[in-house]
Amino acid sequence: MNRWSLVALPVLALGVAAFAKPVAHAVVPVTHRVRMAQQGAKYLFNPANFTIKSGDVVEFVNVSGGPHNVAFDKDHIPAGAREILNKAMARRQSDLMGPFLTQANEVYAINFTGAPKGTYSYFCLPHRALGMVGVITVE
Ligand SMILES: [Cu+2]
Repeated sequence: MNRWSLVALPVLALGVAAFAKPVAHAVVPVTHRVRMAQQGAKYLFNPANFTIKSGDVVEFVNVSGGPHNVAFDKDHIPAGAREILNKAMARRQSDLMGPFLTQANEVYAINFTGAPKGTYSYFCLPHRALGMVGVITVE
């Protein structure tokens, strides 16, 4: 290393540091609330279709017309999502099938940390045929 480089390298390093773009800060996870409700003869998730980021949490709240639950359609989730969801879903009844929520305002939270991008079709088992279905998009 010659004398020029002893001076030039630190100056160059400072210059690069000064003009480098700021490092992207970790995205703060967001909690999304979904109401599970009966409205007249209809049963629904509200909102049913929405977009989240990997790492966000979705809280499903049993508002009315329960019991409700959250289940994912294994044929309509991204590759690699099944194992992550099964680990993230507490008190599962079976594969991708959450427990029935029977208490008023009971909350069932799913953390989407590590969830691959894509669309996740989900439904409420007791009310699937009545249209209680939705799609979560992870972007
Ligand atoms: Cu339901």
